[in-house]
Amino acid sequence: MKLTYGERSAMAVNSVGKALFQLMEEKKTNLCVAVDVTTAEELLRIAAETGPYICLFKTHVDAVENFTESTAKSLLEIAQKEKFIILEDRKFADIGKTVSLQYGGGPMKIVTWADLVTCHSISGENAIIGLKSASKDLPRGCFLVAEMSSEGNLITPSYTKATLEMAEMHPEFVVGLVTQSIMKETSCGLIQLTPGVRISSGSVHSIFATDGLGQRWSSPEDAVLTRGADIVVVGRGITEARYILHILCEKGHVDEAMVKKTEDY
Ligand code: 6AU
Repeated sequence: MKLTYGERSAMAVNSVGKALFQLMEEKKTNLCVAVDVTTAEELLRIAAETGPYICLFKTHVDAVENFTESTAKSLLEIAQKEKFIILEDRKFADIGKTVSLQYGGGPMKIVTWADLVTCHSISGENAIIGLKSASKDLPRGCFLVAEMSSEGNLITPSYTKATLEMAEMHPEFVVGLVTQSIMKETSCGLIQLTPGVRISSGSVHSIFATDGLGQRWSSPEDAVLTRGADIVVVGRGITEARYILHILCEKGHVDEAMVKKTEDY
C-alpha cells in the first residue's frame, strides 16, 4: 500500500525530514532545483523564481564566487517566504572530526544556514556523528549518498546496501538517501532523492542530450515510477533551459509568449 507524504512525515524521526514531507504534501511538489551557478545574484534570482514550485533548493556554494553571510541571509528570507528547505550539496567525505570542522566553520559556515547537507558513507558512520555534533541544537540533517548518476562511478551494490544500513542506524540525523534505483527495503520515514533528471523531449531540451562529462539523465517519469524517487533533482534541465529560451528569444527564434509560458513552469 502506498503511503502519502503526510503519513510518511509521521514516520520520519528527524524534524527537518518531517518538515520536508509536510511541505511536499502542502505544496504538492516533489521538485528539488539544483542551482549550480557561480554568482550570488544568480543564486538568489533562481531562488525567488523557482521558490513557489519547489520543496528543496540545492546549492553548491563552493562554486559561488561571492557567497557571503548576507547571501545566506537573503536566501533564508526567500526560503521562509516561499516555503522551501535548503540543501547544501557539500558531499562530506572525511573523518568525523574533519567534517565537523568543515560543516560548522570555514568560510561558508554551512551549519548556520543550510537545513540539510549531503554526505558520503565512504568514511563510516563517524562522519554522521561528526556532522551531528557540529549542528549542536539546530534542526539539521543529511542525505547519505547511496548511488551516483555519473558514468563510471565506483559505488557497488554492497556499498549501497551498507549505506542504507547506516542510514537506518541514524534516523535522528539522516533524512534520506541520494539514489538512482528504488530502495524497497528502506524505511518509509527516509526520503529517496534522485538526481540526473530532466525532460528530454522537445527541440530546446535536446540541445543538452549529454553534458560531455559523464552525467546520466533520465526522465521525471522514469525517476519517480521506475527508480522510486520521492524527490527529483533537476539542475540544468531548469536553469539552462530558461537561459537558452531567453537567448533564442533575443535572437528572434522564439517569441516572448513562449518564454513567458515556460516561466510559468
Ligand atoms: O541536473 P543537473 O545534471 O544539472 O544537476 C545535477 C545535480 C548536481 C550534482 O552535484 C547532483 O545533482 N548530483 C548528486 C547529488 C545531488 O548529490 C549525486 C549524483 O549522483 N549525481 C548528481 O548529479 O548539482
